[in-house]
Amino acid sequence: MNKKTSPLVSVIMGSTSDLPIMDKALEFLDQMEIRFEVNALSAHRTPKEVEIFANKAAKRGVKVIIAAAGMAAALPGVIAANTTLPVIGVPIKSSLDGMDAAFSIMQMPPGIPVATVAINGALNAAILALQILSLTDKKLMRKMSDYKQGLKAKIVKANEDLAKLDYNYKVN
Ligand code: RP5
Repeated sequence: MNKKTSPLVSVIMGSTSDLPIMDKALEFLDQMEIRFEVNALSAHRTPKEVEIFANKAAKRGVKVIIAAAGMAAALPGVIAANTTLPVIGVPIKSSLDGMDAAFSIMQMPPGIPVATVAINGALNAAILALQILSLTDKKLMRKMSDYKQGLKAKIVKANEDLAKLDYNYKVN
């Protein structure tokens, strides 16, 4: 693969049934103009392919892997076991309120961390990936900083709106 077109972030999901959740991560990466790839792989249904993917990812120029899975979510951990790249895990709520996936992803043995975001926390996974990439890219660092400023603006506006609420005992 041509290095110029190689993805910086690889987004992997256990099934296309995870896509409605993972779409938020893809949207964010797109909006931030981060080259990414998106594929489905399953630790249980395609174990050999997961190993091959994880072994080759760094050589292909990938810097961060986002791996999403539901139920007995082994995918992020198995990927992390086969690469030195940072792996961000997204537990998908598909059974047991997503607790099964959350525990499967976060309870990794010492030596094989998976940075686990909240259940269905796809957007935060993409933001964390951008933060990791921005450590060595000033342009991305600026984008991250602009994004944070945008979050602040939202709360400033919220306080303007709350200030307009009228209650007898509200004193601000
Ligand atoms: C996991 O099992 C997937 O990540 C998905 O969240 C869940 C259900 O998969 P499907 O049966 O919808 O393909 O491996």
